[in-house]
Amino acid sequence: MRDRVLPNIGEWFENHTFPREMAKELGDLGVLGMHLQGYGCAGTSAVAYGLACLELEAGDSGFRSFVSVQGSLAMYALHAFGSEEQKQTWLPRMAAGDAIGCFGLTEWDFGSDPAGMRTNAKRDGGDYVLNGSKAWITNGGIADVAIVWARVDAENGHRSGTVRGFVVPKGTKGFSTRNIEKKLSLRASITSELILEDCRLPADAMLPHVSGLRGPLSCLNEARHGIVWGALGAGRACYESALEYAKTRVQFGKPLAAFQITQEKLVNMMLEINKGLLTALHVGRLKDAGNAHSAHVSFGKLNNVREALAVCREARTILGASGITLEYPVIRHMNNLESVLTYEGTSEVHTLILGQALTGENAFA
Ligand code: TGC
Ligand code: FAD
Repeated sequence: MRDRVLPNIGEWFENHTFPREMAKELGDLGVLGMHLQGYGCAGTSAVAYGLACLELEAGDSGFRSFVSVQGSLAMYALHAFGSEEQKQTWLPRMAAGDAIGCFGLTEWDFGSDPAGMRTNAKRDGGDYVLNGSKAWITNGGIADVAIVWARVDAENGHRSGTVRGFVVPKGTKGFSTRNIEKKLSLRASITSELILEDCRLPADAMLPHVSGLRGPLSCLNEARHGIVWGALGAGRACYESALEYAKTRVQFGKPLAAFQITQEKLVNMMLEINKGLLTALHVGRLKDAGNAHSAHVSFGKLNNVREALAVCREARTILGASGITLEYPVIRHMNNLESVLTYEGTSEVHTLILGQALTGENAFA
């Protein structure tokens, strides 16, 4: 990240672009599908994967996002629920960074409540015909393959039909994408709409080994775990930038670092980053031991993203006016974390997941 990303990230962010050629470099590093076994994947522990997410996001959330979506969403879905043929076709190329994946769950009208999705797949002889659209899809416009979640056998009624996953290769007739422009957050990441118009797929394009919302939600557990670590990378980068700035910027005849209020800000930032790291390490170890419940992951996602964002905002104040430019990493990370707070379950959704775990009461609907 230090050698290949930090020198260019300001420009990529400003130009609203993700450098596609970096996919291959990330593949060579071994971070794509890093915690998966076989099929060219590195097969590391969850903790090692988390540490990689931390360093990726210390560069930019766009890079951690790319790796999350590739490895924890698209590749994980294929790995956990795909046929042997689907795995052989896609996983080695995706691990190498030769093929890019995306994961389409959210729709314009169904974000926090994916169970309402309207995208549907109708059986027609030996095929399925997909209609609908997916919104806010990371990597959508640059993906070689999309994992699309759709309702099968849907009657006319709202929320009828079982949710199934489909493997949709780029170039399939009836499948197109449209990038979402003018984002002020995660600008070094492609976010797109996926459009399915009478998109005909052979029956073996369906992921055979899962049905129901449990499929996509299991993938989210993996990606959310990466975010538990990753967000702290963004926070750490802002803390380091603020510490360095405070030591050199002089006002009233002494460095900002010599004022008690600045020291309190820096100490509180350091405390939250380290408390968050201990949480991440604990959740990662639970995962490696096979004992992580999805509520543990929600605990980490809610706390660590919220606190990392607070650290970035505090760092921004220490940099004064300099804090609002791309000359320093702070406002870029701060703006990125606004997306991270929302995607993979908003802070409100994770609050309600934990509220339900504590009280036994479902307060979603
Ligand atoms: P509910 O009735 O509770 O459950 C339906 C079925 O799913 C199972 N389940 C889970 N399985 C695995 N992991 C989890 N975390 C699970 N949560 C629930 C559940 O057991 C049940 O299974 P079954 O077999 O009994 O049917 O579902 P609900 O409709 O009430 O929804 C629950 C809720 C609100 C928590 C869920 O919908 C949710 O998490 N909503 C947030 C949506 C979200 O996070 N979307 C993210 C989209 S992907 C993305 O943002 C990528 S950004 C990536 C990047 O760029 O880094
Ligand atoms: P809504 O669900 O409309 O929520 C709006 C507000 O209402 C939020 O504050 C929410 O917490 C609150 N709210 C909703 N329901 C309740 C409730 N019951 N109680 C209290 N408050 C509630 N999705 C994918 O499928 N794949 C991707 O790759 C992907 N990448 C993304 C990349 C970016 C940059 C962004 C911004 C989003 C991405 N998403 C992706 C979509 C993301 O998962 C959704 O934005 C997220 O799930 C929230 O949905 P929404 O934006 O529709 O907000």
